Parts: sequence; C-alpha cells; structure tokens
Amino acid sequence: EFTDPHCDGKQVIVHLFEWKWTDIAQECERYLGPKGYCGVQVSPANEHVMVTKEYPRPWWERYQPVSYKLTSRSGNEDQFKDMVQRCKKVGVRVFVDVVVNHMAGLGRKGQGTAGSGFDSDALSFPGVPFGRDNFNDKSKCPSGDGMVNNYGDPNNVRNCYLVGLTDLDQSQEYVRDKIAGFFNHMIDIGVAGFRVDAAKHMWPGDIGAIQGKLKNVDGGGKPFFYHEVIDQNDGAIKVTEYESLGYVTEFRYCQKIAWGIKNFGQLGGVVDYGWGMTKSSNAFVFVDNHDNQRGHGGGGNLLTHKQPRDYKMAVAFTLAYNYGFTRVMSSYSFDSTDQGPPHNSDYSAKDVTINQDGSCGNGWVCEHRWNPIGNMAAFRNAVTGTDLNNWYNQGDVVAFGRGNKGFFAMAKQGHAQMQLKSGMPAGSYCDLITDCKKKINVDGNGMVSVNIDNNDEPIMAIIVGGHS
Ligand code: ARE
Ligand code: CA
Repeated sequence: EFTDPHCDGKQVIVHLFEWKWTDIAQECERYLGPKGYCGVQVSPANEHVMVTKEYPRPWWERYQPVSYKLTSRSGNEDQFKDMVQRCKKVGVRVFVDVVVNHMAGLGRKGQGTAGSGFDSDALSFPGVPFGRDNFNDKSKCPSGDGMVNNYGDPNNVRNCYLVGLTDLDQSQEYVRDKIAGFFNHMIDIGVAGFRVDAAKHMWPGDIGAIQGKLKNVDGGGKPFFYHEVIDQNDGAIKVTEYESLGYVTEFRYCQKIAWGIKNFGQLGGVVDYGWGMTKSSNAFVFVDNHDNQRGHGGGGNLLTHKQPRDYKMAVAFTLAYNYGFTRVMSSYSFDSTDQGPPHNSDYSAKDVTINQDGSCGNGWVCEHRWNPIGNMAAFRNAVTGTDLNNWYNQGDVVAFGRGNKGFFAMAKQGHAQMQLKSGMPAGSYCDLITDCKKKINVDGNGMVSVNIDNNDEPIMAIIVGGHS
C-alpha cells in the first residue's frame, strides 16, 4: 500500500522546485508527457507565510503553513486544478509536498498568501482553524526550551519545535481530520500522492492514522506516499520505521553516489545495506534535493547542477541502476542559500521560458531537460523489473546491462572504445544520451561496441525498441 504512483508503471518523477502551476501544466504537455516521466513533485500548494524580515521572500517561506487553502506563491486553486488535470491527460501525475508537522514559526504573524490572518506566538491559525490546544505543549517535549535539540531522543525530535516551527499534535483526532481533509481535497482534484515533509518529526503511528482516513485516488488505490526522513546513521530515528507507510527518502544514497563518481571503482557498492540503507522496494532515491543542494538538511559532499559533468554521470547512473524509486531535481540558479525563485518586481515567480535548444531561460536551470537526464527516464521505464547483469568496472569505465532490455556505460575520462558483453539482441541502436546522434551496434553474440569519445557526454545508453 501507498507505493503505487499511479502512472502506468513509469519510474521517474521530477521535482519542479518553485515552479508556478501554469508553467508546470505546459511542461507536462510539451516535455514530461512525451519523455515518459511518471510525475511531478510540486512545491507546497497550501497557504504559507510571506517572509520579509530575514530575507525578501526566501524559498523556505513555503515550509511555514498558515492554512490548507490552496493559494500559494505558485498560484491559486483554479490554476492548481488546471495543472493537475492537464498533466494527468498526458500521463503525468502530480505529487504534492505536504507540510503538516507544523504551522508557521514563532515570532511570525500577519496574513498568509491566501489572506488568512495568523499569529504563531498565540498558536492561532483561524484559516484552518487550529488553536492553542492543537499543538504539542512543553509537557510532551523533553528538550527544556521547547525546541528540537537532541536527535538521539524520539520524543525530542517528534514533540518539540523544529527550528522554532509551531509543532502540531497529530495524536489528536481533530488534527488528524484537518490534515486528512486537506489531503482528500487534493485527491478529489486528481492528485496521486504526497511527499511528507519532516516525517521524521511525526510519529509513524500518527501518519498511519491519517492515511487511514484517505480516499482512493481516481482510478482506484491508495495515494503514493514518500516520507522525508533524513537518516544518515546519526540519530535515533531510522528510515525502517516508515517502511509500512510507503517509500522513504534515502539520503545516504546522495553521499554514496557523489563518492562513487569521484571514485568509479566504488560504484559497485553504491547501495550499501551495511550502512542501513532501505530495501529497494521502499527506497526513494535522488542525487540531490532542494535542501542539500544549498546546505540545508543533510548537506555535505554532494553533486548538484553546479558541477554539470559529474552531475550528469551521477543522475544517469542512478536512473540506469536498479535501486529504488527515482526523483530528478530541477533547480533555479542561486547565489544566496535563502534566495527564492527568479522573480518579478512583486516577487511573483518568473515564467519558465524555453530556448531554441530546449534549455530554459529566466534563471531556471532545468536539469530534467539535459539529455543525459531527461532521456534516461525512457531507459528506466524500459528496463523495469529486469536484473542488473554484465557488470564491468575497470579503470575509469563502468558499464552494465539490464536484462535484455538496456545497456549503459560511462567513462570518467570521456573516452572508451571497446567491445563489452551485453544482454541485448543484435541491432543498431540509438544512443539516448546524444539524442540518437550516435548509433551503437550490438552483434549477433551480444557484444556491444561501446563508443564514448570526448566530443560528447561521457555516457552512452541504449534500450530495446530504441533502434535507429
Ligand atoms: C526557517 C529559518 C530558521 C527559522 C525557521 C522558523 O531558516 O532560521 O528558525 O524558518 O521561522 C526549510 C528550511 C529552513 C526553514 C524552514 C521553515 O530548510 O531553514 O527555517 O523551511 O521556513 C532537519 C529535518 C528535516 C528538514 C531539514 C531542513 O529533519 O525534516 O532539517 N527538511 C524539511 C524540508 C525543508 C524545510 C523543513 C523540513 C521544515 O525539506 O526545506 O525547512 O518544513 C541532520 C538531521 C536532520 C536535520 C538536518 C538539518 O542531518 O539528521 O534530521 O534535518 O540535520 O538540521
Ligand atoms: Ca512534531
């Protein structure tokens, strides 16, 4: 349960971080549908605070809810509905980032993006409504100052205020009903699932109780769930506690894949169950996310769009490999870690423009459109359910097959001309990475002529059905 993304077996979603609903609707139609993406993770859709104090309208204001009305920096409810329906029509589902561990941070008051009043210090959120009694009080939080300050103690992590964010008490039936009502409203609109923000800071039993109140999505079945739990073997809370609730984020993979790209010889051990990594059927996998790409939430030695060559190898490898359910990140350029999306003078997000060559303008990076990333969605879809075989890892080359459905290779130095065993039927195949500019030959014995040269990306990938 909660592990079906409802997209006809497709395997890759993209986080269009901070995009407007009107732009996402267009992107589903012009790119994501045709390329075989399963879905989009969208930024929080509900009403949030508008921060001006520390920084003018930072991206993180959307992680401070004011109510569950569907008006946010990305657009209003009508635009949200239009996006969900248009995406669904082209086979792309919408997954919403839901922030229900807490409401806005202490010290904040005024009006949210939908015009609701609120006062965090008074624990007053009339737009829901939530009041003083609906929050965890000091009797439940053992930290002394009321803040999360000891990741070794589950009561501290789950009943105290995360960075000063007013912490809801999800053990209450009333609170559960409000949250489930918010989810069901989006399910009615056609949403197929949820990324649960700060799930680590909620009791798994409370999340389960909320899930028990949910409707089926259209087409039948429970919504897809993936829970944000940062477990880097550094605290009391383990990802395994969330496995019965759906997928769970595997942040250790971010570190491992960055390490593996630095040291190709390590790529065979990129999934390390000895590290406590979640089993594949529950692992939600990504190279970077909106937090760790800017040093928030489990940052460190990671690859992001700022190192494009290595990043493309990391993402392409991840999509070719046989671990977990995958999410691709799509970013905007930033200098400050607080900086919100590219914006107009009123701080509304700028349109995503598309250049002649398919890249994005107006400050949007659009990694999901880079060929070694965007075209690998088709690879992952094509090899679903196959084993990994014909593993080759010598020097700076790594290559492997996926059953008789696909073959992948990359060469760190940018050149590899060699014959390798593949499980593929004979033929001349399109190289997905160069958008078919290169043809790759497989002979009658299944030997593939790997052809990577410095003129192109250091990667090649072919799939059955992808004949030239
Ligand atoms: C902002 C300000 C704060 C201020 C607060 C309240 O930055 O200074 O006190 O507002 O007014 C995002 C930003 C935060 C931001 C918040 C609210 O990252 O900076 O605070 O929005 O606007 C932990 C959690 C994990 C969380 C990360 C960031 O466990 O759930 O911290 N990630 C999610 C989202 C974030 C979001 C929130 C949660 C809050 O993805 O984008 O915050 O909704 C170890 C631990 C981890 C811990 C990590 C960092 O690795 O194991 O559990 O992650 O350290 O502390
Ligand atoms: Ca909590």
